[in-house]
Amino acid sequence: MRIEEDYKGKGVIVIGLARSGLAVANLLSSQGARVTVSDEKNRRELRDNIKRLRKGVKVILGRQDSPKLRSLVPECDLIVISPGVPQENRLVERAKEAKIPVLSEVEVAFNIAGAKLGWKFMPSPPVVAVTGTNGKTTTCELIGAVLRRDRRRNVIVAGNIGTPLSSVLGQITRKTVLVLEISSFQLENVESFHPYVGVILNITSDHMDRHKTMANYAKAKANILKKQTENDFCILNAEDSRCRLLERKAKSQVIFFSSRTVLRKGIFVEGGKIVSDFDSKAKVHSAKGGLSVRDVKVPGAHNLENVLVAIAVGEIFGVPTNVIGRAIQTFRGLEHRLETVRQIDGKTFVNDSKATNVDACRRALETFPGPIILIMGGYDKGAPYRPLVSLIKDKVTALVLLGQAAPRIERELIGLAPIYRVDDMREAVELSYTLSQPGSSILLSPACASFDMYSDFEERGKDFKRWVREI
Ligand code: UMA
Repeated sequence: MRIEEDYKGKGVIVIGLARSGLAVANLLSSQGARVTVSDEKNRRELRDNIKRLRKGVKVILGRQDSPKLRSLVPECDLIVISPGVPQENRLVERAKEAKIPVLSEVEVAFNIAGAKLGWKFMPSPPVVAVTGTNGKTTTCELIGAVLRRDRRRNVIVAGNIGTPLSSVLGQITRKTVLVLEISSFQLENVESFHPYVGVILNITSDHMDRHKTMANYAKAKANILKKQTENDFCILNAEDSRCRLLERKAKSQVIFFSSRTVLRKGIFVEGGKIVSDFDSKAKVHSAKGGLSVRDVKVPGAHNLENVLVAIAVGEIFGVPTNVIGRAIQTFRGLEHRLETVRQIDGKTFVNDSKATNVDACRRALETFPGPIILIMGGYDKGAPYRPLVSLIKDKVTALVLLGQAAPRIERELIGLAPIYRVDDMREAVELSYTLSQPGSSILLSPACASFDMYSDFEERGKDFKRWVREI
């Protein structure tokens, strides 16, 4: 556990005053720290969050490269950054020059939770942490559903899912298992973060605007395993070459999963049955033959993989197979993730607004047989669209493009299917409906972030659903 677990009297600058910054600033202030929050937005934009700060927390708004603000850095004990704050932020750079520790919100919350619940006296903290380019949220919800069914523990699902860890510490008891969705951003500045079960679902190109190289991105993801010991578990995707490479780095017991290959050890599918076969010395019971792929109600091979991970976590925690089975059978998926919105004249509208990167769009295209009208585009994150070429050739009868990324997508995918440019979601939905035929899927799977037109993917998905309902 870090020495800074005692924050009393410490001077801390928190960067960012959205969900994470607000929660961690209040948490640190409740621990007796002297907290200053800096955000580059103005008072009007942050009015609500400023009101929700504890008394005594100072707020400095505006440019973070101002000499006045930068001069405060060497005098503080710690800088805490929100996930959306890059390493190139001038305050972060100044802190590094002045050798002031820079920690992520998750790291600070983890340390405070550990101090409160005496995690250092346990072999491992009761934390399941899930990272990966795609599938994190669904997998966390699945794991939450499996562990909750058991009723012996109090399960809290938090993190990148939208609820900062710092905001749930008041609800944690000794019976709590924390299931945390953890992004690569949150893993950039961790030191003591130590999950009992660490999951890496997949590592494919995303967030290149922030991490610059795949090596940096994969390195951040691997931080989830950094503090694990032989008492812990690490669940890795056997089909993902970057995940497979991490086996050598892991000090914990590695469990591979695969929906496509029969593995020697791990959790996989054989003849339609889900088979889990882990190392017996870890006292994990085997559920050989217990569950079948027919029990999985969420569509797509990738969702089957998410289910395999949830079963593995359930087994690690000793949840009986029939209880795991009931949780899996009743899980129907989440909003904005391959969500069937409506069927009209044999045409199915699917909202996959959460597909904010190319690999998520690829998975969506793999899930439906075609013909598909694909609505793509949004804020470009710098990854190539070419990996979609063969799926688009095989299944897509029209590409409807919107947003800032549209010109680049058109350049990379030209000639594969007719391309139509539209100005907004209403036009995208109406045009797609006109272009489709009975049996078509009209799929919003943008392969891009939403920030050019919307505040987040949820707002984009809701806008899509609104215009679908208007038809
Ligand atoms: N800011 C600065 N200086 C900077 C950059 C940002 O002051 O250099 C300020 C902004 O003005 C803004 C605040 O920082 O006011 C934004 O911070 P934030 O982006 O971290 O916002 P939060 O609301 O705290 O949301 C974060 C995660 N956001 C990101 O990772 C970008 C949320 O994940 C997460 O749900 C939340 O913490 C709770 O843990 C969102 C996300 O898009 C859903 N995540 C990415 C993904 O899933 O692909 C990683």
